[in-house]
Amino acid sequence: MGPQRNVRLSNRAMAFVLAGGRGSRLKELTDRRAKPAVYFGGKTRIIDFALSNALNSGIRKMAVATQYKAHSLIRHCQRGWNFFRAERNEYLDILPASQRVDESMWYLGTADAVRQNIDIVDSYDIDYIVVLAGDHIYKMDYEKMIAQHVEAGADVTIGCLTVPRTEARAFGVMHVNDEMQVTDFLEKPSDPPAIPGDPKHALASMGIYVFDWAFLRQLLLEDAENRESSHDFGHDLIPHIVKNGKAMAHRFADSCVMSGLEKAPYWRDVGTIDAFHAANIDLTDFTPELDIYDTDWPIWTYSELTPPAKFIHDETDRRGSAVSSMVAGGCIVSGAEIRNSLLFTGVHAHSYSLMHEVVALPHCDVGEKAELKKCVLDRGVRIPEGLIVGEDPEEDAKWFRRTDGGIVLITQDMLDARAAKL
Ligand code: ADQ
Ligand code: ADP
Repeated sequence: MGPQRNVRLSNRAMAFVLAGGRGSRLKELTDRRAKPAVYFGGKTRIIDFALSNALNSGIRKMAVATQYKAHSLIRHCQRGWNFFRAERNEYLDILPASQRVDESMWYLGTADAVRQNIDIVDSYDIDYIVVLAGDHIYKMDYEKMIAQHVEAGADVTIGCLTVPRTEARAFGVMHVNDEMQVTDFLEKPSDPPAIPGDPKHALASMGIYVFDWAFLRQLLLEDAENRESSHDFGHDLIPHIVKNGKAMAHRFADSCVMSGLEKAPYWRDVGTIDAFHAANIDLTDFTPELDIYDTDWPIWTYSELTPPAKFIHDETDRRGSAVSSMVAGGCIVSGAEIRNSLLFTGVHAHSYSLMHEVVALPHCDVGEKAELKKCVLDRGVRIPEGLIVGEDPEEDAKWFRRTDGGIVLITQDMLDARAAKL
């Protein structure tokens, strides 16, 4: 027998991040950027969570498949995820659709996004591929999932979590036996089956998978020939393996990373304006459900170089403060009152303005005496002086996008259209 390779499994694995989907339920927030490129948490973007998980798990080879409105995402990865060194056998490749095998061909489905890049994955010389979605917020050690996969000798290992049955229609839903082998898998069923003995919950796929690369490679080539396939993991490949091979489920709770502050495993699909607003504002809580200050599991990102946040006190009405809020670098809060809000880099709030439960993306400018409640401000919006939002639902809905949950999304296009009509 030759010498044994004695390395962590993550050293023999790559992360393939699917970042091509639009995320249409985020409405105008994804008009110009793909969902994985949407800002989250004051400094980071959604995709930073999957990439940071991979990095913190010890994975040093990554690929990001992009498709829809990829520019902002590609720029972010180039600026923030550029410390990989080929000399150390580290890689991060950005793989835009339609520039690979055939210039006219977009990725037909999630499996096709991997299939079109088989040559690149081959060149990484890895044994395992961890397929990830680039659009969820969670902290997870993939090394543990790969270890379970190898130990079980599975064809695929699927990350899973328990969700309320009423929400399970958006997921792949599975049944497992006592050994956690998946016995049934239904992609986005209209009437999701419950967990036996737990009628209120279903076992849902997180859309993340570990495969032996040799196995997946062969399966992708076969799938490409199948005219009936939509070339999608959830619709085609996973159900096929469940039926004909060995698909195992890996519980998120077994490998989620929690700090001392967190009370329960945290996983969010911030796929709607309401969910996006709630998850961001939650970070300003006394004990948030997600701890992004955990230095043991840092979320890496590209961060603009900025001066510190500045607060200017206005002697006349004692404003000029932010409480129960998070304020990123480069912000100037000048005679403004900020409560339970999250200000990203470079937001400027002027005198007598007020923000309550506002998520302001980078470089917004909030004019004098503007009063904003329960809003999401898109990057760079210029809120005119005296604008009041959050008091009169009808008026808000006339100009902006107001959700059923009462959150108002404001973009510069909406402000320009309003200014043109007034
Ligand atoms: P969805 O998230 O609905 O379900 P999908 O829309 O295919 O599945 O998106 C999965 C990931 O792939 C996303 O990150 C998306 O951005 C990306 N993506 C979509 N189309 C792509 C393409 N053509 N090229 C590149 N990337 C693309 C999946 C599973 C379910 C599971 C949920 C969990 O199919 O079984 O329950 O994820 O959220
Ligand atoms: P407002 O009139 O609404 O209070 P301004 O834009 O006039 O807002 O800025 C008020 C204060 O903010 C300035 O006096 C200054 O202290 C600070 N400030 C504004 N721009 C900068 C900057 N580029 N660098 C540092 N401080 C700044």
